[in-house]
Amino acid sequence: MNIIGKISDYFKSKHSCCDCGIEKITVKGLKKIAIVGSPNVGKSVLFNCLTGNYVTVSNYPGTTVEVSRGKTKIGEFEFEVVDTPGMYSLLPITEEERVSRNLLLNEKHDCVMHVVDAKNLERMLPLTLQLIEAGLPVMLVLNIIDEAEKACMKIELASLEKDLKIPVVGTVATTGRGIDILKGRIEEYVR
Ligand SMILES: Nc1nc2c(ncn2[C@@H]2O[C@H](COP(=O)(O)OP(=O)(O)OP(=O)(O)O)[C@@H](O)[C@H]2O)c(=O)[nH]1
Ligand SMILES: [Mg+2]
Repeated sequence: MNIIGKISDYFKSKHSCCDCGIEKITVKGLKKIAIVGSPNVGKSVLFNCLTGNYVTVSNYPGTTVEVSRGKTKIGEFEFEVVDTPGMYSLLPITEEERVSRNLLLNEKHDCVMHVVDAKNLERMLPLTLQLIEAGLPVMLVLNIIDEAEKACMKIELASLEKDLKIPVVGTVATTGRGIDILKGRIEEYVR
């Protein structure tokens, strides 16, 4: 079995318990969104777009890595949104990556938003595939579309969506472009 298969099995076996002493958080009625992706792709700006002022920042247990959690309402659903530290792969090298992976392992999310820099799509898609293969409910967010457009890059969201078989949305988190569409797709996705 390859490494992705192993991670996938590990995730499946973790649905009802965990071995790191952190209890899985399951607040009735509150759905959960995780924002993941490489450093510097706009995860935190996107997190702020979604959550506004309802935010708490704390160290992930046993580490000095900060994790922000906030709440938002989209349509009829209430969500807890977690902004994870930058990660390049599900196989962690840095403490930040380990925290992000543990967050994904130990908490069950209704939607895992993989945020990528639209200009560097090819470099970032391998993590999308890892997340999909790990059995997570992935949605791909192509952020920084404004700079991709300035560089005359044309990205076919619909064909990417067809190939990956997951929702794909384009955003400019700094101006709020695409955020309403993103919210609509999240609502559709968790319904
Ligand atoms: N042009 C442009 N800049 C953006 C966009 N989204 C975010 N940025 C900028 O990108 C930089 C990084 O944004 P962050 O939200 O801090 O990135 P991050 O993914 O949270 O980074 P880490 O926390 O280090 O993993 C900031 O300077 C943002 O202003 C966008 O859609 N367009
Ligand atoms: Mg950040």
